[in-house]
Amino acid sequence: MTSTILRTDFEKSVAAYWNTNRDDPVNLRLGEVDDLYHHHYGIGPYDPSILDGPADTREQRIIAELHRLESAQADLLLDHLGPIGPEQLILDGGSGRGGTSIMAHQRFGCEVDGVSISEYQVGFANEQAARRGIADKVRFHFRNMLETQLPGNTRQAIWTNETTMYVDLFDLFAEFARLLRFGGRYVCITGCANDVTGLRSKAVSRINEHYTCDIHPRSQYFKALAANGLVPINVVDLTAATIPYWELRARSEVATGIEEPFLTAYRENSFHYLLIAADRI
Ligand code: GPP
Ligand code: MG
Repeated sequence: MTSTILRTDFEKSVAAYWNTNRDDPVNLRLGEVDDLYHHHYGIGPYDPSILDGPADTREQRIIAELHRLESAQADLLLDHLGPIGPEQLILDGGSGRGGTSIMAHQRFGCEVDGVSISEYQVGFANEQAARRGIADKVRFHFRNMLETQLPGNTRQAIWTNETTMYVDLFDLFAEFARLLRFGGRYVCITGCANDVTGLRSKAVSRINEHYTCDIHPRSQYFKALAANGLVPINVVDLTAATIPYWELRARSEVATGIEEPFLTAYRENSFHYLLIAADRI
């Protein structure tokens, strides 16, 4: 029988990547700082003084700083969700190890659902919620964000934090349009290719290869939003704000090798780090 969660060979290979990628110090060591485990990048300047001081604790200071910048990114995303009451429902599309969902619950006090096609990540994130005593409020499901099986017209807000490069945007936004209430907000942070510089650059192709993903051109986001009744209210180019994170990460022991392609892609202008907020009409 075909799984309704993993429907294609591509989705199976993405799930396999995240299910087997369990020994990832670049995410685990940062998460251990305060038990918020992220799968996204950071924004804002780093404090250069962390590179001074005792050499034996330097790496520890870099890890803490990278984590601070990743949490700042999640905070910025949540700032754009608009006012959320404790009685409202919100959804994290591609919830990873749960960091952004837990921060959202802490901020708004509301119930949060997260969906991921990685059973391992769903288990990890649910354990985090249980350890914090909020498992009744923050729930992670082994489900496909293209077909969440959640009731329609129920969500005040939905976000995707660097997960849209795994899916067809028209399919995704059709599902989000179904789930959002009228006036509900969708916020996306993503890396996207620059239509102005032409088709995908070598550096962007290397990022795709590294994560088994398929980075979309910027234009595709706006076409797919418009086709699904999602009207942009804010578009923020975060490219300049994310470069310091990558520069600092490149100097860390947890660097994975993908730092140079990101820095090249951003600096040559073939790739942008974008926040898009849109309202459901
Ligand atoms: C995940 O972050 C990154 C992605 C899901 C895809 C690529 C994102 C783009 C903006 C192109 P991670 O925290 O798991 O990555 P890493 O292990 O490198 O820190
Ligand atoms: Mg990471």
